[in-house]
Amino acid sequence: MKPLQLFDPASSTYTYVLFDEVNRDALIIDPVDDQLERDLKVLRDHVLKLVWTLETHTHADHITSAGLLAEHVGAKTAVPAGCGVPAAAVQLQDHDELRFGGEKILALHTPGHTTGSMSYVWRDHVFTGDTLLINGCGRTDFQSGSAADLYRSITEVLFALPGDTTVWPGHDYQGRSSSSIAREKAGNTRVSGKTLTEFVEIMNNLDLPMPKRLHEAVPANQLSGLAGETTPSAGQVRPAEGYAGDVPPQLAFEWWKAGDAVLVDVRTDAEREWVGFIPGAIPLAWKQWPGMAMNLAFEEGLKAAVPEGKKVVLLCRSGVRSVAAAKCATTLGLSAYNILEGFEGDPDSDAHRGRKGGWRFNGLPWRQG
Ligand SMILES: N[C@@H](CCC(=O)N[C@@H](CS)C(=O)NCC(=O)O)C(=O)O
Ligand SMILES: [Fe+2]
Repeated sequence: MKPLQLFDPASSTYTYVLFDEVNRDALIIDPVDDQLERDLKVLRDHVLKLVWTLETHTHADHITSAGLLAEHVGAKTAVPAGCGVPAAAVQLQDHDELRFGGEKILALHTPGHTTGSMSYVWRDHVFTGDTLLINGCGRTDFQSGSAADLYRSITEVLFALPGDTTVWPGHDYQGRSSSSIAREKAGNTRVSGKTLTEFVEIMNNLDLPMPKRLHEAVPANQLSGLAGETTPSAGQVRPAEGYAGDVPPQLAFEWWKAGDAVLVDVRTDAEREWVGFIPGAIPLAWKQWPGMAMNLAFEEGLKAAVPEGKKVVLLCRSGVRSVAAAKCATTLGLSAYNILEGFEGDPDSDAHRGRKGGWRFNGLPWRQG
């Protein structure tokens, strides 16, 4: 069985989907934000439940969709411990394993392109990120890169794998898809037959232009790609495809206070308990997996909660799941709005401008206990 290999032409990035053929639990390696819709479709088409998103390193040339995939389909995010992504659910150490269904994948710390970089071994496949590319390797001139570390990672860690292991790189800039450990050992022009000193010399003289999105991508990836995904807007409802529109938190709050709208919180019980809840909001978790036709509990709850003639305003953590929920509510005939910025928005801008977690307003208790 082979992994599914997907390509992002803008950054020449390969994304991989692996899954357990029996129970359909899946894992995605290095997903790209611009390809979110494609990847969700791949999951739906193959009837997969995404349980993990996995990064090979903190990318400098594109932004991950890991955070978005966590929000859309409930995947857990895993990153190499040395990559500076503190909010990821799992910080992988060398030789850690992740399980999906009956399958497992092994993390190998392969520093050099970045200090945190890891490669992942699954069956007789290795996903090398930018540690080992086809007839090449990742550059080492930024993000605490080290040519000497990279040499050791390639020659001592990756080249120690069986020769027939298929190598799946993080990028290819010339349309090649995969290689093998034996082929790279024999013919990788940067590494094969080179001493450490020769390799360092080659790497120090590559003279490559900096990735165009370096300064934007690295900080965004350290937040799993969730920074700035929503834009606050001042008091105006934007019409939206498939639902009534996006409302800024202040307006949603006004509608709710005035009794014009029902406020539905689509976060899970665990999230509300952990982060905080809104007294009086109706809790109705939005959970939808690929392949699941609908979310019946959500639909039934919504019908019961929203009287005729009232709007419904939907809130999640950051304003992503609430869009899907608003579309679903619209199919039930409701006038449904997505609340921009979710629970992180600020419904009481005068009192709390600039404060995070704005749904702590006007002296109302907002956190349980
Ligand atoms: N031109 C590309 C950057 C390409 C690049 O620097 N890629 C990195 C991986 S993030 C690399 O290590 N490339 C190795 C090479 O091109 O030999 C961009 O602007 O995004
Ligand atoms: Fe990279």
